[in-house]
Amino acid sequence: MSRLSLTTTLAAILVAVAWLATPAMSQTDVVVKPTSYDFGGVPSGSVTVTIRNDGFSLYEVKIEWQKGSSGNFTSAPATPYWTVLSGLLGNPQLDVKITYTSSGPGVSTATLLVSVSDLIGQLLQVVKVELSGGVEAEPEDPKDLEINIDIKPGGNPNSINLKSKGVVPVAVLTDGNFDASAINPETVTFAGAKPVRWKMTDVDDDGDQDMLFHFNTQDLLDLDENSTEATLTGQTGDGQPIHGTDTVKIVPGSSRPSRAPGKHNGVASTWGKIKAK
Ligand SMILES: [Ca+2]
Ligand SMILES: [Ca+2]
Ligand SMILES: [Ca+2]
Repeated sequence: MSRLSLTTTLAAILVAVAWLATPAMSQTDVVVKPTSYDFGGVPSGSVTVTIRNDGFSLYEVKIEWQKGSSGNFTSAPATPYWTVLSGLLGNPQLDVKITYTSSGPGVSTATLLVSVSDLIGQLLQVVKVELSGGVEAEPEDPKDLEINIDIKPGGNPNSINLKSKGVVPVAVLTDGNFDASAINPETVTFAGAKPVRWKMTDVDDDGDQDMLFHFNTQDLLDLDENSTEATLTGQTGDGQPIHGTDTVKIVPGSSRPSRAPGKHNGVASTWGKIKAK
């Protein structure tokens, strides 16, 4: 036996083995449409899957949900369901109405199996109808974290004279729930004002580092003579929103004078500072 004919013989044997190992699954005249459908981001909807015998043979068709679980999908007729399709006998087609109902945020999927057999029960063909519906759940907004602030640390009441050309110190205090060093100072706003400077320091002398901000009194545009409290808002370095509120006592009669914005006085080098715009 020549090398060529040996190779050819081995190849023929391999093909024969492969053929024997494959389940006998021949094509039929049965056509399934559509074989996939996405209901998209709607609360409910329906689609008709048509199973049609385009030939003259008799086929038994069975529909069922894969692994028995349809989730948000139902069918009419209900599964499992068998019928015989025959062009000659006048019933070539089965229409299956699939209804999708959302159960909330998130994507649902299901697979309807369409099995086609001959009349002695030999399975000829399996078609999968892949169904999906729903929208991806929106990531929840990070919860706004309440933090502890102290306006005019060490002083009480927190008197503010809106006529003052000076600054108001506001401390964000570190405690068991919050580490003040996590704040991104550039995101901080207090009563409508951006800080003119800040630094880490142990404001309340309890051994941990707090963040001390200074705001120009003239920038506190959210305050007026009737204000009784003021709020600091901002974010941590990784985007967690924060807010803290403390009381204020506005000096009576201290209505706001007009001003030229943007001028700040001498700043120590240890202070952080918003960059000049
Ligand atoms: Ca205070
Ligand atoms: Ca502390
Ligand atoms: Ca402290």
